[in-house]
Amino acid sequence: MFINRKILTLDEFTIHQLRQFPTATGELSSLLRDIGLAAKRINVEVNKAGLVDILGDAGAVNVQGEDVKKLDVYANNQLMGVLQHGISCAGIGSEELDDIIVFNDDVSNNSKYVVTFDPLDGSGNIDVNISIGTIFGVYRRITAIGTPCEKQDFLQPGIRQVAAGYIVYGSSTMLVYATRRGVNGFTLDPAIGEFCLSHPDIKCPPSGKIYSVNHGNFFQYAEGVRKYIDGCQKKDKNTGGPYTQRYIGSMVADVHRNLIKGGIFMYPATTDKPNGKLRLMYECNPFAFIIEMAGGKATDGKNRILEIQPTDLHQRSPLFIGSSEMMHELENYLNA
Ligand code: AHM
Repeated sequence: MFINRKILTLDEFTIHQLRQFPTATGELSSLLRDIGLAAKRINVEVNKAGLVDILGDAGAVNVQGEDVKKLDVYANNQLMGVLQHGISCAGIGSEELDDIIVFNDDVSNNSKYVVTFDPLDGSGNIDVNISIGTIFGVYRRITAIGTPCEKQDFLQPGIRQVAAGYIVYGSSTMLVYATRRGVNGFTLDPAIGEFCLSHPDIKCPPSGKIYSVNHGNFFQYAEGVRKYIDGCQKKDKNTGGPYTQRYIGSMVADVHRNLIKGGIFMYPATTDKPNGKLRLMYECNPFAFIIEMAGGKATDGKNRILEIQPTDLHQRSPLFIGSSEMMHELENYLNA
């Protein structure tokens, strides 16, 4: 069998990166490996989602006589489990949980990172076979190593993330993660069960043809946003408009596409949801970090997302994110 040894697996890649830093401890590589393992397990269940009615619905009992968990609960438990058993994570904050979980055992208390995640974003799309995803952010804790982590370790501005990433469970399953050294994408090779480096050094094109927004909320958006959306639909020799509208309603898939192809994704404030819908800690910050490391921009319409000081684990924020030139154009409308 031909094996292409030029393709690095996720583990090989992180170890290569590690070797370039003689003082690195390997904790981040280990943490990414843990998340990769959880992602593979979640992927198996997501791929079986269509069989749920045959094998047993959530809340029912499956053929083995075990309770069938809802997929987002399953995903949450997988991530929590690998991070608790690993050597790199002192505690987690999850969109699924009201409060942080402090692991509080000897190994975890001696770990330097805490992790925030949305275990299964866009889970409303599972039933209709549309891509969904997992989103995560990694922060270096600010409390002393050797002690249990605390809420203040989590309530840090997104700029303090040391890494952030997502997994998109789509036509293929991909893990993309960013550190300050860049953004890299790995596609799951189902034959060997490994994430393989398929998209090295991802850069978000400075401009693109795609705008992504929920048009159903149009009349609830602020005037500047409405005017920008109008502008996206017009012929404009400066911007290359009209743009193409693409919105799946699954942020991971929408932002992933725009990251690769160039584009802008918006979830603005509405009259019903004055702070927007998306969560700062679990959705906005990780994506803002990834997009910025790839050369794009992310704001709440006024402030850089990564500089917002969070006050609540579950706080929401409007989000505008994407290609730098398109973001600049949007800002001209919002500031007019
Ligand atoms: P969820 O946390 O219930 O999964 O909702 C998050 C999702 C995002 O993935 C997506 O961008 C957004 O909700 C879509 O919302 P809407 O249907 O209001 O446009």
